[in-house]
Amino acid sequence: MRPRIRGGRRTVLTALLSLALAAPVAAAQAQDAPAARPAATSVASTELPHQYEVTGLATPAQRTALTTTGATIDEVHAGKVVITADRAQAAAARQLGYSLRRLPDPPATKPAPPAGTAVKDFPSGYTKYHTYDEATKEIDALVAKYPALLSKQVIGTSHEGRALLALKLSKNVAKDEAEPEVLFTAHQHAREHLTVEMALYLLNEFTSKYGTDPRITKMLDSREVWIIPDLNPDGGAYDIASGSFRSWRKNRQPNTGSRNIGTDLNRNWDFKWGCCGGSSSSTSSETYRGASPASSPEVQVVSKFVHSRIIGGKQQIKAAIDFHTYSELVLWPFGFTDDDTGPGMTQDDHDTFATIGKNMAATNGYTPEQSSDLYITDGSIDDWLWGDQKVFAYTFEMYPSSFGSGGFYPRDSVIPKETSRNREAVLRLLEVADCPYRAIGKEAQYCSSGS
Ligand code: 0X9
Ligand code: CA
Ligand code: ZN
Repeated sequence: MRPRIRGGRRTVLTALLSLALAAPVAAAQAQDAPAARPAATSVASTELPHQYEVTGLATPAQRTALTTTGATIDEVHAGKVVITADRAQAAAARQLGYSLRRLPDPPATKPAPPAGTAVKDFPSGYTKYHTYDEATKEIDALVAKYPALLSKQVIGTSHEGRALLALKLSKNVAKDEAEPEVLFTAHQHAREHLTVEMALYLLNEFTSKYGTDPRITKMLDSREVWIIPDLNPDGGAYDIASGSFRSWRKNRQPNTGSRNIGTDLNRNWDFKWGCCGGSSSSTSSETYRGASPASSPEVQVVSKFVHSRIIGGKQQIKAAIDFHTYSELVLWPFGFTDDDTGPGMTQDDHDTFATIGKNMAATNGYTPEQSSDLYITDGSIDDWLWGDQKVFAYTFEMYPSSFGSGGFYPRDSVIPKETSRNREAVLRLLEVADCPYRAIGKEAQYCSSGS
């Protein structure tokens, strides 16, 4: 149980300005999206949230209680947290008896775009971040350059019709070989743009170093690596479309009977969905869990993809990392319970998670801990991957450690350092993926006749 940090936001302009912009932005979004569905007719409340420092709380239970306001907890420290909240959520937090101090909004803005258009690129200071279209182009170029090593599949589409991609990296990439598989996912949360850069870094690094770097060569010779670089392309586009970062978190799926848009994808996975106070049934919440498990097209598509990796009754994916920002953490399941062990998590399972997690954290300086040490979450991807699929699944909360270093919006100059920072951790997970229990010296017990 370590003090630490986590996800947040900010969001729309002032109420008046946002009312004026809302309709044109929605229309432009639809134009933006390939094969877009009709834009949502109802425009959600467009008040932008802000970050606040909240003092006077110290325990995971207090933090979980704070999330019932609908705010997200972005950073966790010993006696305080940083949250992202809209006006109503901030008021609810004060109602709980805490004092809130408003933090500065994200730095960068472009001038508001002319009515009827959307800003398609990141603002100055952020232009090295990849928009969805830029990322797709870069990926296509890599696939063309390394056809024997890298292949691209469209595994489905987002709510607004953007292609959801899965990239496979392996020697003899066209063949489905009997090799342990490892999955890297990014960008469930719209404002966490650095995670897309993390996925692109891995694609570039693995392709360009294959054949020269012995560890990478060995891994691609003996593993099948899957990278899903963007789970929430609609949210990502919306976050930058006004010229000011909106601190958007959820996807862009409308909710029946409500003007509030979006589901928190990392509360929508079909394991212990909505079980334990770690998500919300209210569409206005930042952690709205959706109408039913996997109700979001994005979670549905990725769940189906993961299921497709069950071959001969065996899930081929052995380990996974889901990239988020921010707080510099290595997290492992479960999130839905405070218990370290219990149904679905033996002592050996837990020890394996913790040993590998600490081992990875020792390479990047992140803080390793069970995710529920922060606060309870239910319906998260790592709980589903482990609880349902027995994949050793981690959540990385990337740079920075706090809002003072940029929060969700660090400048693009940090991209090379903060993506390569996770190279060693990723390699170590790949290297142990053939038998994760080797980390606790129990390969004979768990992996003897081929894991
Ligand atoms: O709340 C989340 O979904 C993650 N934090 S974020 O700031 N990126 O939103 C943390 C999830 C922690 N819980 C699990 N990994 N289960
Ligand atoms: Ca292969
Ligand atoms: Zn996140």
